[in-house]
Amino acid sequence: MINENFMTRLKSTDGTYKELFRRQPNNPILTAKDWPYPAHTVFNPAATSFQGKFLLLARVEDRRGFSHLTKAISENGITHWQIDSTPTLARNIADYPEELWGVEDPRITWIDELGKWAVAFTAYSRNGPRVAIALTDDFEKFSRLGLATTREDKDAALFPRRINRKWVLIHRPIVESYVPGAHIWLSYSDDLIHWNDGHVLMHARSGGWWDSGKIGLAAPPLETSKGWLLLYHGVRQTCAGSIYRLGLALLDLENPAKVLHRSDEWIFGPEAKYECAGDIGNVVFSCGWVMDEKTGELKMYYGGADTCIALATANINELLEYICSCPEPPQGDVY
Ligand code: BMA
Repeated sequence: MINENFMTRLKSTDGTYKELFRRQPNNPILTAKDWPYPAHTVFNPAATSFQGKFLLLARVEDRRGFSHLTKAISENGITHWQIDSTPTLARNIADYPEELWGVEDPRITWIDELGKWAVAFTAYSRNGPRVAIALTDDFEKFSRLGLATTREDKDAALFPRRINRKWVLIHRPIVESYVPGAHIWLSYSDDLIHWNDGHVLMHARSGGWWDSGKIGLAAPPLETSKGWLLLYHGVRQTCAGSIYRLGLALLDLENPAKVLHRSDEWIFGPEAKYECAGDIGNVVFSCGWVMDEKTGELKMYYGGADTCIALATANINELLEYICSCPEPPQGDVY
């Protein structure tokens, strides 16, 4: 339904847009220059807390154009990163030929039931991107579970617990559908290996919308008292190229297939120099956030212009207040 009085839900007292996520003043917090070995770009890191510290699993691109993943650990999540001196998770084409052109864009989920982290990442195969999952309990050794789906697919993460006895995967397959575009899907599994076909969770919007044509998960779903908080990216094609921005949604806790609210505005977009210029300008692309349970501060890590790693922080209560004020998506979520 169109609300003709719509102005914005993000109005601050001085009449400008209220920023829910505030950029870290010393952004970008990590660049290829910080890397202990030659790297072309470092971006799109997964994030989690690990042994009381902040752990990032960064995508590192070399000068062939192939990516691998390398971890960086810091006490405060901002500075003094200890970066592995060699790739932490590199392609293994002997055993996993689908990793031919590298591994990209990881998302990390702590799975209490397994006592392990699940890393969902993009395996860049000859047939395009595929979703692969690996488990680890130390970020040194990874046991790959193989491909989760067989079609072109990316932007995946596991929910941290079974819901209604099933594991749930959120992902973005490219499927011929009655609604053109690339949409966010859910699939279900009993064993983390065999996933069903699943169904669309949220459609990309169309026309002039900021998230028209293509959407995908950003950071993994965050369990809150109000529901699963979802950060997702939306892409708008313009005559000057694509713009990657971030929005929010809220899913029902016990039935994540139900979208309770979806932001009609983007809440974070490329503005700073390191987001607007780089290998691919006008891109903010997040694969992870870490919540401080005591303060409610959420650290959102993201890639700037496919070139560097940056940080922005938000307060969880402000995010929830905002998303709960957003409309419930229309029936069928088709725009
Ligand atoms: C997406 C992914 C991301 C990248 C983004 C912008 O399709 O490949 O890794 O950050 O495009 O280039």
